[in-house]
Amino acid sequence: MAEDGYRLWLRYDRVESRETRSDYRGAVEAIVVQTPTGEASPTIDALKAELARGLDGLIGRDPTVHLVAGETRDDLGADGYALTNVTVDGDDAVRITANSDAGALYGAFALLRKMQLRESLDALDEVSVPKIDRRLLNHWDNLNRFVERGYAGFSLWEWNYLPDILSPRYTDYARALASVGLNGTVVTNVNANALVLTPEYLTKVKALADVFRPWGIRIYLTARFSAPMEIGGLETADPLDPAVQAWWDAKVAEIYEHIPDFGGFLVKANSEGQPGPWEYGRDHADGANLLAKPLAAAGRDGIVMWRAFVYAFEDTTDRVKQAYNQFVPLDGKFADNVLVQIKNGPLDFMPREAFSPLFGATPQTNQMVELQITQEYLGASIQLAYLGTMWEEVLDQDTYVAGEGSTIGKVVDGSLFNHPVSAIAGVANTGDDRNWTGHPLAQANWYAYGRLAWDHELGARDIATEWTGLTFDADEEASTQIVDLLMGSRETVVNYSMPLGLHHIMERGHHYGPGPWVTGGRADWTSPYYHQADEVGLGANRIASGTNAIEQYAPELQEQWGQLANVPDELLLWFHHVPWDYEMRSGRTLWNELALRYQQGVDEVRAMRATWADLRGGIDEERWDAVRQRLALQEKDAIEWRDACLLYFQQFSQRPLPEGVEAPA
Ligand code: GCW
Repeated sequence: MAEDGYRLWLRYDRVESRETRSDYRGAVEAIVVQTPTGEASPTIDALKAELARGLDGLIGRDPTVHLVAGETRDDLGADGYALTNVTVDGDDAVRITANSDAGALYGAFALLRKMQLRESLDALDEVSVPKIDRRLLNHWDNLNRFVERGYAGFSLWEWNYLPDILSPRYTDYARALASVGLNGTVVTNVNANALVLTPEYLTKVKALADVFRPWGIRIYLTARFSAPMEIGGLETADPLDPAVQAWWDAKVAEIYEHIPDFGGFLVKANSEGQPGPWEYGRDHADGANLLAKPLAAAGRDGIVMWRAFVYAFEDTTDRVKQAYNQFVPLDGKFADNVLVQIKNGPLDFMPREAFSPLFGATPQTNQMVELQITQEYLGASIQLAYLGTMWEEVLDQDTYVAGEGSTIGKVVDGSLFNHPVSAIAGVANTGDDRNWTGHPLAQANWYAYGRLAWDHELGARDIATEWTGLTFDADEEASTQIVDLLMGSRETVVNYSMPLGLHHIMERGHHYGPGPWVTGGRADWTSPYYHQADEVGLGANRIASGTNAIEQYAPELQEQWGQLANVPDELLLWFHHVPWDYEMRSGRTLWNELALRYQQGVDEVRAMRATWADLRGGIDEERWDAVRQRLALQEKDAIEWRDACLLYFQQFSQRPLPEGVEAPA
């Protein structure tokens, strides 16, 4: 069979070393699964099926699984697991202990992962508990199967065939999610279509939910705020109108009839043309609470994820300040089962931005983070950008809102302010391409997101190493080369596209290539609005003499980022308008530094190509060649970014390119 990448990180190829194989066979003569009930269930069946598939592949063994009942363990929470060695009738066995069937399933995947990575199963003593309750993918998938910002084919959901025909791929999708501990999926786009809430579509959604459920995956939907008008025949969608509340109450009840474990709604309101409560003079809390009420009715534990990606072009305030201004005054007004879903940056998934100052700024409101797995601004599925490093940077970022150590990870996992519910979302990079993600190495981003959703303190390099071990049959040297390549790749994209804190200078529309010149239309969608190039210098002035966006951050950060002398190079032009001749830490002028960063980006892509050429034979030819071709195109793209941006900015700087920077072709 071709190595088309379909199996993702769940490959289960035979362990080649005879010794290891027999060690493994000895260690798993039997597998004991201990849960409080010890009873069978569809999830336990899924667990058994996965162990059977995995062990058959890895060691040619059909496992004997013993289900036993045991006490609830406080240290394992709802979804955690423990792996230990035990003996059963004198035989060595591995025991998976959990408080829920889903926890046991995660334990089974962890056991298989160890064997895939050839780790020893002797003296097993592992406890792993997720820090965040709801670990979700967000699909920007439309009902016509077009995926907004999707670069890996059409949507996985075959709405026209559902509910009658179920693609086997739905199960493999659910396995992939469960294998990294993800437990929910929003299957529809935030730019929502109310049709998905009609009876016809709800039977289709139910069919998907039924496939996902055994794998511990709950389904969520996007709710179009004007649905009561569009599909309900009401004349208003005013959240305070009793008829509107009654409509949503009935709709939610109908959904629960189809899907008893429905997870809840994700809503984009009053942003980029989406309808919302503002039309009726109401605020976001009124809107969110309208939906939250029926989701919290007896016997239900649904949530509302209300997006903070709200900005209005009529508002002339610096766009990066708007969400904070909107949401901070609403703190305390949201129902307990509402979470405000915040993109990591206050602008829009740039290759690098300062974090959103909204994190931690509303202590009485549940907050979750939205990360983007699909590479909208980082080269789609053509360029290589491992995002584990970016997310590590985000999740470890200190907000200082409750003193030092108030990281975004702790805001999001609910521990900083003791929130009742926690969640995390990643905008999926999946589609119906054979290999799911277009770029073979973009699978690493899906994997890394899942692992970080489970434990935001995991390291990006460890995750990359794990993923590489699971995904390729490479020896140690080749694996290290792949991991190094992944680790540097995001910074490389930053260097050749938006270095030194530049942002939003991509071409409008597709967001793929350079467009620092893009003007016209709405100010908030034009590039000069963000880079502010003029004969004096470059960069957005967000300190007191400018838009003062800096004031939305804690004093510690104002000190670090608000002062030219302190701000790290990476965020320089995000916060400051800097003269072309400003002397950088390197001793170079801003202009020379900028030009050299663009050149560095190009050079790094060339180095990646050389590394990859070297890897030939170290992994299968098919995936090797697919990556080789993409890296070649990435070099062309990087050159285009460099040349376009430098030629454009040079009109303002009026300075020559420094030595070491290639002249534009
Ligand atoms: O990044 C922008 C994208 C839109 C997207 C929007 C959002 C789903 O360009 O395609 O719409 O953000 O996050 O709502």
